[in-house]
Amino acid sequence: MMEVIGAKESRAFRVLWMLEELDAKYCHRPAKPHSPYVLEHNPTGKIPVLVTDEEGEALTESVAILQYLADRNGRFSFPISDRRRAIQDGWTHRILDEIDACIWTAAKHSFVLPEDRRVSDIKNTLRWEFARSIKRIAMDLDNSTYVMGDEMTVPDFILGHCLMWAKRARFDYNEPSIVAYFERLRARPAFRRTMEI
Ligand SMILES: N[C@@H](CCC(=O)N[C@@H](CS)C(=O)NCC(=O)O)C(=O)O
Repeated sequence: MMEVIGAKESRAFRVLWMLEELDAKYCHRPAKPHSPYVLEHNPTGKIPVLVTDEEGEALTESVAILQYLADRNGRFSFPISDRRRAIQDGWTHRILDEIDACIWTAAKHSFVLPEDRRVSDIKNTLRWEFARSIKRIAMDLDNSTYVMGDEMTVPDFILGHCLMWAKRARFDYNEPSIVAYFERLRARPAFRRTMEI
């Protein structure tokens, strides 16, 4: 059986959510970054990690894991031969560059980096950058159900998780199309089940 390593309050949420959407059988080990169990499977100490039911090393990097699960199940992704896959991948990278990176950098300068390496003032710039990116994404999303239109795909898992993370980190947004988009994702039964893990 597959095993997801990492607490649901981390980027492991994305992986747990997709597994819930896929109705997959898995077990969950909410181990902390750099704990002996995580280091056993990922020498960088980072979470999430997915131990698959196949031979070979465990999978790391939340986006690589999401795309692997999507491709393997033929869901939540356009196939690689389809031009729309490049557009989908464009969204994935855009969300990582413009949204995930802002919130993660703020987290690093709040509690991850050694204290003498933290630059507190950077958070004001990151909040400004986040707000600017969210405005552009809101315009591009407009009234679409998901970033790729009617089909929910990998980048929706990343953006949905980041919007939840942003609220916790007090990165505010109130663009109506983004608020409605997040409410749609949050209302999904698999999202709710993941919240209850
Ligand atoms: N790009 C990686 C980032 C993984 C990551 O940094 N995870 C955090 C928890 S959400 C962590 O393990 N941090 C510990 C560290 O940075 O050493 C991914 O998407 O999986």
